[in-house]
Amino acid sequence: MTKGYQMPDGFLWGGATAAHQVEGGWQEGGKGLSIADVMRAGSKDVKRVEDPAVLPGQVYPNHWGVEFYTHYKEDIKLFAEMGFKCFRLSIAWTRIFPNGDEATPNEAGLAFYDDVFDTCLAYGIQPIVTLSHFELPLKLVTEYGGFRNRQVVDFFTKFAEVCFRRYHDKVRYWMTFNEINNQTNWHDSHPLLQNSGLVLDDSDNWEEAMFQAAHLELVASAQAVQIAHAIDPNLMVGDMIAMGPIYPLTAKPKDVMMAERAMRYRYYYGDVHALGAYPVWLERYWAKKDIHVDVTDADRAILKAGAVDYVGFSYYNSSVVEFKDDNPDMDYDESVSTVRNPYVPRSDWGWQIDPVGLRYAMNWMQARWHKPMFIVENGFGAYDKVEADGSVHDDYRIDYLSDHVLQMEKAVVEDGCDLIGYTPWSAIDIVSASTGEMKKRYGLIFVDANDEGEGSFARSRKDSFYWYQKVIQSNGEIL
Ligand code: P53
Repeated sequence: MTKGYQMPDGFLWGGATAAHQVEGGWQEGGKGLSIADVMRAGSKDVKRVEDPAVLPGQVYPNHWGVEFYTHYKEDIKLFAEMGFKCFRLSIAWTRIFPNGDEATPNEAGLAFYDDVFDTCLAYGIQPIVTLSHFELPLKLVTEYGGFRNRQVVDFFTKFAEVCFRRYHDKVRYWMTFNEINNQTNWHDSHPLLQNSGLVLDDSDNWEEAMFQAAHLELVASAQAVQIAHAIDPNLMVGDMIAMGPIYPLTAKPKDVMMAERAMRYRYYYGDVHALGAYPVWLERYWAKKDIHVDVTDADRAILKAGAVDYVGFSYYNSSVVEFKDDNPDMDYDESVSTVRNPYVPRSDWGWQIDPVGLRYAMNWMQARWHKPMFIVENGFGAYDKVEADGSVHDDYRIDYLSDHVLQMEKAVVEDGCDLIGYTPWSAIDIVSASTGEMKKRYGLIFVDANDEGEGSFARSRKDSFYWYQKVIQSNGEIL
């Protein structure tokens, strides 16, 4: 048992999920197809394939998730048993606007989330809602080209407005785009599709396409912030950044400068979200690389007036860069600039484990963005083994979470970082976003289902469930 620190009163302990990874019910209640519904299962070594439509004979694990759609009452009861003060989930856009471009929302979808939120509130659990978590309506991809198209901005802000109006009495904390910066540096289309609905071909300049789509998302997000405040000034709308500090491999000044440039390239989204304007270096970088992003004066005014209320972020790992002679301009390219950190261990999926990096990152963000923060994801994907008596002894997950929570507490109590809450990933087992696997488990609650969707879908408490219950009971003191 580790001794932690008591967190401030009202600190929001909870857990997180996303609609496409837990709900299932992919055709229930009038739901339309999202990009997650056409993503096949992959693995650590096999990339997920995105189909243009649901094809016969293929396996699409997001079609069932962990059947939260039919189990949510039981699941929220278990969250309450752990002592959750809040529960982060996303609204599946395709339950509200099945194709994304309808004139009016789908009442059955709206009613579903009313009931989910009411169930939470009856236990004193605040819902924390992400609007877009890798689940764009498929039609906005196939017929509109995703976030390269300004019409998609209008579809998003309409969706956001419908949600704010309907749920503002039930939901105070919102986030616009999950891990908006996860598409930063990927040459393959997968994260670009997941985040922005982009399907690229060889004629596209992927970097220009990424910056353009991200720009329109930043504009859409800033508009959503303004819409929310006009509906209810009490609403808090945050961004959601995938945060992992990027360290220099050595103290060589060029390695240090390389790391600084990598950080600014990967986190400029946070600058725009929090500070309401593009950093100067980025517009110079675009000019140098002949990248053309359509940024209008009207867009700039929207960005300025729509700064986020808080910074939501995920934290899983850190990374390391090294200066290389063949890159004298020190441009950051994740696939070639990053090297392995010799000082930290890695998970079975190769993710570097670095709890101190969480404290470092929180201090970095606080000094740069001057906003309250919310850790909305942090967790450990691992193989779990169910014992004969049904228990799951996931001490590796407890170790990971306990080490990270301790660093989080130091950042708050010793360093003075302003933190609203902590929702580990994940409240319950989910279908992994990058691999589509069930066996890469994150949950505090076990779900009896395998990668093929076979199993009873029965829920059971892992050891980490009981561990987290004590953490919450002691307000962070017992880790
Ligand atoms: P999975 C990549 C890198 C870091 C976080 O990830 C990521 C991703 C995208 O897969 O995603 C977030 O399931 C995301 C969750 C996701 C979780 O991290 O790939 O917001 O939806 O499940 C863990 O192992």
